[in-house]
Amino acid sequence: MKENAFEALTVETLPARLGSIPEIADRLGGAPTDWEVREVGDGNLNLVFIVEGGSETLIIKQALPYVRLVGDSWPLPLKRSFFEYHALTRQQQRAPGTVPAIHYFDETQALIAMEFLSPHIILRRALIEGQELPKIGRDLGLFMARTLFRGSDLSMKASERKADLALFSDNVELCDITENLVFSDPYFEAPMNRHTPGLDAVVKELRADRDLKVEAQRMKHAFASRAETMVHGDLHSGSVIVTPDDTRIIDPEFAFYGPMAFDVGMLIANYWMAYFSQRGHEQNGSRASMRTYLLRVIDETWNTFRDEFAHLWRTERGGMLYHAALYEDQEDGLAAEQALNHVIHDLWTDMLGFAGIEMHRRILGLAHNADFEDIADEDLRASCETAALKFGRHIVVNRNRIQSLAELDRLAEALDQGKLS
Ligand code: SR1
Ligand code: MG
Repeated sequence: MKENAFEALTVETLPARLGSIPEIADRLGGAPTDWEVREVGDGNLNLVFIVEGGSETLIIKQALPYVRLVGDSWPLPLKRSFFEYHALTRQQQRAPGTVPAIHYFDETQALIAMEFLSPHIILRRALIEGQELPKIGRDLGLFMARTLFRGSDLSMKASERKADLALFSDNVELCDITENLVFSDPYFEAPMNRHTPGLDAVVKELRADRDLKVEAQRMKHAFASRAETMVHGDLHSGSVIVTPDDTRIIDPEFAFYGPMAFDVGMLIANYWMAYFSQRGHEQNGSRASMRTYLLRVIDETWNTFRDEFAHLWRTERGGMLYHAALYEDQEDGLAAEQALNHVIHDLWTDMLGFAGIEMHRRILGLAHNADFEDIADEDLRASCETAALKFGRHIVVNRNRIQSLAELDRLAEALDQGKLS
């Protein structure tokens, strides 16, 4: 299969085509004709198959040469699979046990065979259902601190980091999606945008908001120019699979060298959107406890990220930045702590900026969230989305003045209860 030109798999062709690859066939076991194959991909870009063999079950993920959500009118290079594979291997090294095991990669076929994790479900789906998962705050806080710290000049040898920076710099088209869909399209009438009809007035207000448009472009400037570390690049609640005991991160095809707080902001934005969507999911009972839970998860995620980052700063800061020769080696540990405070402060403000923009694009742009989309009553959906849009605007524009998550909890509650216009 390796020598052949790319060909998209189907449920029908998969057994014959993958049956001759020992890394896959031996693991699955049994005769390929007996394998059970299901296509389960519901993301915006790729094919995903679950293949059940005689001894094991595997996930086969294959990129398509176009954006699945839109169709072949929007071509997208297959090389994103190469970046996904390399990002997964680095995430596994930097934060062991946080991603599925990778068993096989075929660059020409843009295909990755990986461990099938069961009974894991997509985190976004769990939050919509009202599941209060106990470990996600800590697990994802640790994942982000470890991958973001260890992929940066705080930790890596400069030559290795520069080689990685060069490798990921070719992920141009996926960065281009984020640059346009996330940072620009929500703020003008871009052709692929859509929004719930009841939002017309607030959308008009946001698109005329000079401060917001300036701050959004400042965040885009940071995204495009600050190659600080290898980021996952699309760390929303659809890129995480969970059980109550286990959390795994998937789908890092948007990986590139970008600002350290990008993943943190995107993930926390998705928790805030889950929070603002809860009013739309109360058909079978109150979601008051779920709302409290989500605010606690945000707190745990940020605090775990910050504390683990600080721990790594104190114990693994072997890269070329903030060299110990200037600080600890001269008995001036306080200087290292002072520098750390500055770095964490910048991560906090960047996190807020990226989070607010992610909230806007999921309501105003092309790619929406099931959290809101699953709310059938359009007026109720518009009301939930309005609260989220206003919250997003606040955290983007005021990010340098916001002191704590407690302050944002109060704002979120007031907006959700319609106490602020
Ligand atoms: C055209 S791709 C739209 C979105 O789907 C992906 O998951 C990313 O979030 C991207 O922005
Ligand atoms: Mg994805």
